[in-house]
Amino acid sequence: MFKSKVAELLGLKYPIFQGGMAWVATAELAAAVSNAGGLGIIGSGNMNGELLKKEIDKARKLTDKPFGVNLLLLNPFIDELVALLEKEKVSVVTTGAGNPGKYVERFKAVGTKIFPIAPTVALAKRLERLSVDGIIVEGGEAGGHIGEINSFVLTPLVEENISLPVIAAGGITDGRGVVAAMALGADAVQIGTRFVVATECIVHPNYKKAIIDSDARDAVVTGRSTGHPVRCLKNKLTREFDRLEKEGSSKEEIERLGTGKLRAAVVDGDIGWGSVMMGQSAGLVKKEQSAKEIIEEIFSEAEKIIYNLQSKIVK
Ligand code: TUI
Repeated sequence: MFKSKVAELLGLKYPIFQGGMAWVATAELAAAVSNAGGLGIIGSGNMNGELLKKEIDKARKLTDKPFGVNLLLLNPFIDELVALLEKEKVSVVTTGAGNPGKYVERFKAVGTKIFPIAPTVALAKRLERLSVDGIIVEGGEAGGHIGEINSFVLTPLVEENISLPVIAAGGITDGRGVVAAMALGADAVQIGTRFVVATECIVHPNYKKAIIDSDARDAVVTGRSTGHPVRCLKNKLTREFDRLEKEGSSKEEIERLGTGKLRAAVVDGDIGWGSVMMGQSAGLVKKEQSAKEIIEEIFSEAEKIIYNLQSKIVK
């Protein structure tokens, strides 16, 4: 067993959150992770209230354990979703791609724990003042929309600057990553990419195969010039993004190229022209396993590593 403030607060067997990935993290995956003793999270992406309600209802049928919902703060339906979540009172809300400041009190009022995602120390410090329950610190190794600082520096920097629990994300995929994150000051971890290949994850088989077949260098960043850098599989789409950026195309034109491309990858399995979001840890992901197998393997590895590390000290 691992001592963790966050796991204790939320009643989790293991101190692990599953990333709330848009299109990817449906009720099926979230429920499987929660049933296995982690925190499953539904990724609400650009859903409206009606779609999210359906996912929450489905998750409640599949698990009686706590689970969460990730809110993408860029979602045009965000106000509708916050109002829905006030009624639904899910255990946890995580937020990405912005500052959830104006919503925090409403979640606290209904007992929902809130964990914003921060890619910088400055944002983590601002969020701490809102008295959230912990900060998910996402390093640039992560997949999807990312910040610039990587986990090895970002995690300890945030940990020494705030007193809330830190959940480390970005680049973590196995027991080695979990132990490293703990050494850097994390109380818990969040893992995305490895759960994309979970048996219970509904992404197209081509998407899972792309992750399993890729090495760490295949997960490239595009869109830096637009201020919305995204890490995903290097393919025809990322080459086209690079071309537009080099040509000095407008932000609007570059962002238009991305429209509908995550859905194309997840639903249609278009790994050539789709946005196959994945972290650098894709290079470490080797096979499809159930969420339970993934979690149990990670923490049994972590336990062995911690035990063996003691022998590094020569007395
Ligand atoms: O949100 C993510 N990862 C995502 S969202 C996403 S959907 C999408 N699709 C196409 C284009 C863009 C997004 C795919 N992956 N991770 C959490 C995260 N949050 N990463 C970075 C941030 C972030 C960035 C700026 C959080 C806060 C922030 O604050 C700005 C401010 O208000 O100070």
